[in-house]
Amino acid sequence: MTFVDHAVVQVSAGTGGSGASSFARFKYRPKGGPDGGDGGHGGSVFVRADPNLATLLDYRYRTVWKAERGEHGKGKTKTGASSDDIYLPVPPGTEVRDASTGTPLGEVLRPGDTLLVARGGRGGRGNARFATPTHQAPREWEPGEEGEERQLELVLKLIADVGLVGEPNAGKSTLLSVLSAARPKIADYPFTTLEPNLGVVGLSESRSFVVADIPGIIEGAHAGKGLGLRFLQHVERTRVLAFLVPLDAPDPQVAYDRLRREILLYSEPLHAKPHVVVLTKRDLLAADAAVPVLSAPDAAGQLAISSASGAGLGELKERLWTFVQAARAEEPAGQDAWTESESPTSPWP
Ligand SMILES: Nc1nc2c(ncn2[C@@H]2O[C@H](COP(=O)(O)OP(=O)(O)OP(=O)(O)O)[C@@H](O)[C@H]2O)c(=O)[nH]1
Ligand SMILES: [Mg+2]
Repeated sequence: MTFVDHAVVQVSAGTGGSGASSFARFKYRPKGGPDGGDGGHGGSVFVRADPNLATLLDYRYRTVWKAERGEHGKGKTKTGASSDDIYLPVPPGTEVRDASTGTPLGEVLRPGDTLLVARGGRGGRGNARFATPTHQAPREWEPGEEGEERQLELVLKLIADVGLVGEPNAGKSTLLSVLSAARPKIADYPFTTLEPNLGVVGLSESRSFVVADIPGIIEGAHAGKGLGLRFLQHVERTRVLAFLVPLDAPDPQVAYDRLRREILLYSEPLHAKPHVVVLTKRDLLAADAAVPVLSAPDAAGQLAISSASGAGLGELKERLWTFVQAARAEEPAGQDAWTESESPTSPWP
């Protein structure tokens, strides 16, 4: 499933500080040499890939980003302070374009990758710089250079690793909410989920995968019943599937078979995609009841969990991670070919 996330933000770099025009003053020499210092550089604006982010949602709330201007130069050849650069954190994989022209400015793929999007203005020179043997008392000074301003378009394309498939109320959104920071709507009525939700499941800093929760699939979905059809198209592009079957279903085996059949009727390639069976709501089984084992010959494994009690969630994460790794390894080379990470470099030497 590919999700496209867009945001448009206004960025402005800081203007450089102006150079100073000043002359040294001594007690007995009213007019010393020129000593006006240079202005400081204005702060630049960068976009930087942050592995803790999965969406561009933050940019719906904050659309204006401004770096500070540089300080003006002072007497005694004191250079004004340069302002700090600012960094816009975005999820790895974000492309950056100039929103007004559509020109691509670059992309940040790997965590830490950094792209300069608005250069801060250079500080102006103070009058001390203009002194020459024949021009010993210059009054000239330069204003700071303007900082760049631009409207940026951020575009993120994400392919989900795991698609959660299940009938309405199977507990798909609840599972996503306990595995990730995503907060999809959850309720005890069918078709609570109307649009796919995405979440990033992190096991450690370097191990994470993306899970997509889609609306529930009902019998007849392949023929357009319910909401499922539109979203089945989306799960065709996830790497692996997890079929969720609630343990409070009248017959979990029947529920699983119905789901498999529905997927097969919709698309054979989707049916053939690697999948695991996740038996949900284990807490609803009587404490002494055995967890049923479904007949699921095509599945890579099955596991019972409870999003309510947390039972089995740690193991599920580990197993999904291994499963996703195997699927990623099967993919033709190049899909994951990150470019070399660029270290943040100040635009000013
Ligand atoms: N007891 C118990 N209830 C659960 C568990 N997981 C989910 N539920 C409940 O089951 C109901 C349905 O959960 P959802 O996560 O909305 O189900 P869904 O599969 O996303 O449903 P749709 O979006 O309608 O397809 C809610 O009332 C949840 O609180 C669980 O582990 N134990
Ligand atoms: Mg849901």
